[in-house]
Amino acid sequence: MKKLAIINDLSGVGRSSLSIQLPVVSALGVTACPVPTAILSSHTAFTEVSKVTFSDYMKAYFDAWNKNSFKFDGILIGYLGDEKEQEIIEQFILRQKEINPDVKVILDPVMADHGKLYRHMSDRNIEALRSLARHADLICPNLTEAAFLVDYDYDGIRETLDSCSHDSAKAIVFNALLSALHHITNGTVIITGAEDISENNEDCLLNILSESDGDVRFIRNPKTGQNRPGTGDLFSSILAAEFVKGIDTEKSCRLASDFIGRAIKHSEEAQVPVIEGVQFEDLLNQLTL
Ligand code: PXL
Repeated sequence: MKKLAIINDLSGVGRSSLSIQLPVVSALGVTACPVPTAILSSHTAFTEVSKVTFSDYMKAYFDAWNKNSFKFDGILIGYLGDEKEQEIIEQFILRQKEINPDVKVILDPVMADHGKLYRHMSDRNIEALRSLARHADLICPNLTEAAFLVDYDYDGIRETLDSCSHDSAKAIVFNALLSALHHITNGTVIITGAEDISENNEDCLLNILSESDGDVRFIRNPKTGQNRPGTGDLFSSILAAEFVKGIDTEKSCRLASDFIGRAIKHSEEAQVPVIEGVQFEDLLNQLTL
């Protein structure tokens, strides 16, 4: 069975990060090995949050893993507890590349959404994630994170996209952004969950998949409900699990976005408050159908 190290925070309430990624990766038949970056009482959209970072312990954690010669097929990186963790994670990646030159590194540069940085995030976090992107085989920022990574003006991109009614015009906007992103990573780039209106005038979520060979594809799904926290974590964990299994990235992108669409619809039907994320638990078996 393939083995995936998942470097992300443990948040007690709100269905985000490790709480959602461990069951999803297990359901996809990949062994999930967590590395907590921080422990939070809940994700940071709640009003009261208590947070402790794991950066002081992370080096010893990886040292013990390395001394045991633990070998991973993939490393999925999400929310960093603080920017000090970047260098420790980079050392771990380099060591794993010595043990297994084929190890796949997947980075979800968790820091922002809807044009704004999350609470506790600063320019130093952006720089840390930019640096980690250099080691990645695949990065999956949302549109806001993509803009922050390459220092583009999110509002400007959003406005230009909103004024484009045809895919050919949107492709020109995305190509500029993607070309900047390909300067900070050699890997595949997927810009995830961008709000979009299709040429048939339907509300959609758009993923833009850009391979390092220059091939760009638009993958659209109808919008099934309001945006919810944790959908990026769902997306990256499905992509990472399928990536280490050797599944084609476009196929896993479709699996992830279809599943998220269903989970959002299901959460609305079950009247789950938006802040509590997506009710994915009773849909997990559908991931492998
Ligand atoms: O789902 C992204 C995420 C991960 N981890 C923490 C968060 C968020 C988004 O708000 O707060 C702690």
